[in-house]
Amino acid sequence: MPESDNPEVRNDWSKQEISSLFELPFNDLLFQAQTIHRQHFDPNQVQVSTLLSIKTGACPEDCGYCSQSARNDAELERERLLPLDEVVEQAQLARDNGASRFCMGAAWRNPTDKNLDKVIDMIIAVKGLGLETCVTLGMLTNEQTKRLKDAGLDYYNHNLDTSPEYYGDIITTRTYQDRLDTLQHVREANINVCSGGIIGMGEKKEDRVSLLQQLANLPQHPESVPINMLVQVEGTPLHGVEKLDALDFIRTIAVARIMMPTSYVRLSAGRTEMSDETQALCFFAGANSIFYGDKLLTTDNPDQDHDQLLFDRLGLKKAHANITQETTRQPACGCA
Ligand code: SAM
Ligand code: DTB
Ligand code: SF4
Repeated sequence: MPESDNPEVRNDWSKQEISSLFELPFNDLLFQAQTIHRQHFDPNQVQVSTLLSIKTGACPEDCGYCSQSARNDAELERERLLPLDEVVEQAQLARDNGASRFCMGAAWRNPTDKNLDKVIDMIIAVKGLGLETCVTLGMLTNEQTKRLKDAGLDYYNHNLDTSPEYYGDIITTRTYQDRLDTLQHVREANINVCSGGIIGMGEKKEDRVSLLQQLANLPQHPESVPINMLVQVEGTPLHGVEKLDALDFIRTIAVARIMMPTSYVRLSAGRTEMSDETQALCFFAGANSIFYGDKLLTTDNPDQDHDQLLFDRLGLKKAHANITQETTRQPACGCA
């Protein structure tokens, strides 16, 4: 059923309603989230994506959480845009390890048209391997978004990160509206939207309410909603902020699941700091997607053997790729 015909899919959430969900007794909240989850998804299936940083560091933006900002003092080996064959090799490895989607991230404020040509070759080649494709490249113009769609891109990741109220404390080099504008271009180009945020950046409970309100009250819910727990990176302004209570993270997943019942909710960054039991509760709360592979973009992720064992212990299965658009185009190198 299209989202617009489904009365359970709402875009008019009030802050009061969302706060009431957060304030439910934990068991009531998780029961409600799991009940809704089962109405729309196989509760034992998890979508897995593998990430690759295709261009690392030296980003002109000043995001307070990010190791890749040129304004932060994080120790990081900078890399120029990776060559196509290296990207294809990593994508092949991800596919062989069971990932259904390959997400390529670049530390840009926005891509230049020349860089976009190269990313388009990567998308075509990765898609040729039978993987779904996702890229996260910063802000896009309408024209650039259309070019990505023509290349066959399945998902574009662009996070709102936090509430509009807290945004200026975290990032000053772009506005919330800039983020919303790019999301609108992506939606209008008919590319699946991947958008979520980060929890544990010293935000208030009201900021979590407000972030989820922004995401769920978009004209159409993002198909994929990554909920990241801040990975504290030394040398970034947010290093040393008070650590999050794991139960608050699980609550955020549950509320996201209830508000966006047909979206994939991704248990994203921060899993190396979480116990297996916390992750199990995230899955129970309605998370049905993870990043799989030893590395996120620049920081560590649990190793694949550990994740496979956790899946086995929980009886979880990896979902297969669901390619939304076939493309007959060939990458410039002809290596697909
Ligand atoms: N430069 C592009 C952008 O900002 O959209 C794409 C890459 S950026 C690294 C992608 C997302 O990673 C950010 O929007 C943020 O939500 C997440 N992220 C970055 N650093 C993080 C950290 N230390 N902990 C958790 N999430 C992080
Ligand atoms: C998302 O929401 N989280 C991913 C992906 N989308 C691009 C990135 C997490 C980055 C964590 C910090 C790092 O590895 O640099
Ligand atoms: Fe740059 Fe993206 Fe990191 Fe912000 S989150 S500094 S835009 S790479």
